[in-house]
Amino acid sequence: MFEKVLIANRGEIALRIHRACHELGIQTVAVHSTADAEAMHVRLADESVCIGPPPARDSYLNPAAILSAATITGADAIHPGYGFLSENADFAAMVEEHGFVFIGPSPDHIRMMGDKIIAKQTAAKFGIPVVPGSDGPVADAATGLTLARRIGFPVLIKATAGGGGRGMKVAKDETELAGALSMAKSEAAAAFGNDQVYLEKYLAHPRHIEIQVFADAHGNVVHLGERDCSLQRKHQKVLEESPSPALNAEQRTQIGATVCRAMQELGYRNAGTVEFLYEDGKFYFIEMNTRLQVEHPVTEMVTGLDIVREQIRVAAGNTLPFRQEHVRFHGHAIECRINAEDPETFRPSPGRITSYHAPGGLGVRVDSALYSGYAVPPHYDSMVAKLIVHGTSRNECLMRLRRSLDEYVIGGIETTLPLHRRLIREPAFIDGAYDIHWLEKFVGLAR
Ligand code: MV4
Repeated sequence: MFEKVLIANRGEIALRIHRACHELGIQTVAVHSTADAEAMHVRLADESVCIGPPPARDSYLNPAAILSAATITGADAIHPGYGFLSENADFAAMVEEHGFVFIGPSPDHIRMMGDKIIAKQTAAKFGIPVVPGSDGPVADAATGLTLARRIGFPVLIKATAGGGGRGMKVAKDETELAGALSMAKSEAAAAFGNDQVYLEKYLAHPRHIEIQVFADAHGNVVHLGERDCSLQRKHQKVLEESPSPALNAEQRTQIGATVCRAMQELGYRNAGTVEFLYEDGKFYFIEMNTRLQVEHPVTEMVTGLDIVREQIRVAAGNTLPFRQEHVRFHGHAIECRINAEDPETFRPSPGRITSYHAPGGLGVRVDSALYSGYAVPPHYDSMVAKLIVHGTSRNECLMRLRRSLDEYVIGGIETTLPLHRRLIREPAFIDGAYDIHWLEKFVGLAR
């Protein structure tokens, strides 16, 4: 097992990784920008290294600074968390070239899934259902039009280098296709330095359901069920739950087995998430995330497994200590992402925390690096806490979540706690009757 792990991240996820390391008897190294000198992840780590000024590109996104920190502290491995360098294949390769273990998938798998066309072609090749569309890049407006007529309007143009919703354009009929194509191309060129685009049938009212997979380096693959992440605003997830209110056990077993078979043939290792759109009872692959995800605790609460611990064990060469038949799904879990934002306008609200009281009790988990007196810096993502609640049923989970949200005090800054308190009392949410567009209508109406 590793003796020392460098955590190349900040905030709650750095803390989450630190906790898994300490339970395994592993020492931790925190890295931080000058803006994060007082951060909880720095305070709890065994050692810390300042790696640069506040802008992420000069600190948390600087591979040379992070590799130097790993070298001078004598770390064995680097955990990238999520965001920042976590899906940068070149960084993963550099980590390995410098003699450290990258706690995650191989650089080749990260690179493959970073190219959305190759990801989709690979998924299809290994039997995962995909959205009908172009088999590869769309060469020009004429071939785009022929294809769109064949699959039927509306269609969606997506950037090969995109993902997470950036650089997409809908064409609802023939008259809009050429314009959507050229707009998507120029936006992709500007945003990603790559103007390649592909075309898909546009699904109007899907849910966003993702499957958590986990593999060791010895060919053992399991799935840990799904998360329903349909409640989002501007491609930022707001609340996630498992199981999905839309799925039954048979559907879960079936899509899980399909994904596991594909991951095994692909030789994938470590944690991964296969993202689907789900509409009218059918799954359509859209992307794969080759990292630990923000919402992983929802899966941990229903399976009882520690995903970060297993990531570390598997990266050290250990065999997965359980098989698919040992994975059991218990009850229901919901995660609320709490952001330092105005709950009406969503304007960021950094600043000093003047009072802090986190909820507790049975089935309640808070992943946060906040403390009373801490100043939330303005330079990074506004998510400051995740409240994750478990219950034996969805209804029990909701009861606990309601009282936990009412108990949570974060003073001195604006947070999205009031939004969550309203959301979970809404009949459509209570019924689980929502799709990817529902929340935007809900918050739009409320203003
Ligand atoms: C789609 C789609 C409808 N049809 N693809 C947005 C993020 C990126 N990962 C894929 N996205 C979408 N792809 C087809 N063929 C609708 C979306 C989409 C979406 C997907 C998941 C979660 C939230 C979303 C919000 C708007 C659009």
